[in-house]
Amino acid sequence: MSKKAVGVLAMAYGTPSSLDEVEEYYTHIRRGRKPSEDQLAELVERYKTIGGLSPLNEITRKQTEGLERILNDNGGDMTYRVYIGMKHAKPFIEDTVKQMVKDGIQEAVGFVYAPHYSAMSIGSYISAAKKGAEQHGGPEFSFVHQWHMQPQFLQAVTERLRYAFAQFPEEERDQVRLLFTAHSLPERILEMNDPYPEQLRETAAELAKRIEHSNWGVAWQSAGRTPEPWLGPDVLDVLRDLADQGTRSVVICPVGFVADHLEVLYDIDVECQVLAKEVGLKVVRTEMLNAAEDFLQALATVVRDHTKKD
Ligand code: FEC
Repeated sequence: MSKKAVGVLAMAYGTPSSLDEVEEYYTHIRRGRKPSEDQLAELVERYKTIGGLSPLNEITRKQTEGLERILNDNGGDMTYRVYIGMKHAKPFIEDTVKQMVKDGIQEAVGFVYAPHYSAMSIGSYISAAKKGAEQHGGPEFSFVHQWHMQPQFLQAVTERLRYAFAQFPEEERDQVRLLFTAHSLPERILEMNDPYPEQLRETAAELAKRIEHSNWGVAWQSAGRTPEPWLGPDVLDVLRDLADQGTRSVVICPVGFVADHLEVLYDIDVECQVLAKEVGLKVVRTEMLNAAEDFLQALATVVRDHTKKD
């Protein structure tokens, strides 16, 4: 009997492949509105500060190759073919769906490389995939909406947390403030009863429990440069307040993200660290999961659990 072929659409944010592409990328993020010259120059500067470009596309590629390998090593009567579809860069989600149809994929699982669901984040990836499927006549999708409480994922982050805490002398660890962060979103998601803030808190509470650390909180990072209010408190304000209140040591766990990219390498490693130095805080960030085997095993479980068995 031939094996059943299952498509997997692995959706990621995407990043420009060269500095020349930053304007097009930024315009896409802003849904077709070009950024001003100043906004563009400021973003280019951020990429230059982290070494010229973001490693995100390369990490997405490695994650996706690793995931396909793991799924097929232990695929049973299924063969998995994993495709990358990006939200803001090539290959765009809709174009990847077209390719899946061309390759004869009839059934597919779609998931996003981000653990928490918001209609404004995961919801928009799913809408793009559905639009692609409508335009190109298939495949039949089953979407993963969130995987923020997946046990192997939680275990992988727990290990990174233990490693981060090990950077502080044992007798000081109880005093270390642990901050879990995720990308901020416009506050209006609260009126939509969006589960995003609650899911972040759920992940955070479970991780804090696993490492038996009660001195923790949640903060938001990377809020957009728009006039409307965004979810707070912002991590920079939290760091300032902590320093004012006499805290000396902080671990930041950007658990809303899974890779080293601009929002981690700049917003945490540059912006937060510059502020930390100014206000006299020692800030240690947990390592990102990237293409680590333990994390990819977690994602493989997420995908397998979503694959139709019949
Ligand atoms: O490394 C890289 O080059 C890409 C890093 C990157 C990731 C990322 C993840 C998320 N975003 C989310 C929401 C928004 C909303 C806006 C917005 C704007 C930007 C800009 C850049 C950018 N985002 Fe992003 N985001 C990344 C990069 N993001 C660059 C534009 C300049 C700026 O504001 O900094 C506001 C759009 C608007 O102006 O209307 C909203 C969410 C995530 C986490 C989930 C996910 O990964 O999809 C939510 C990585």
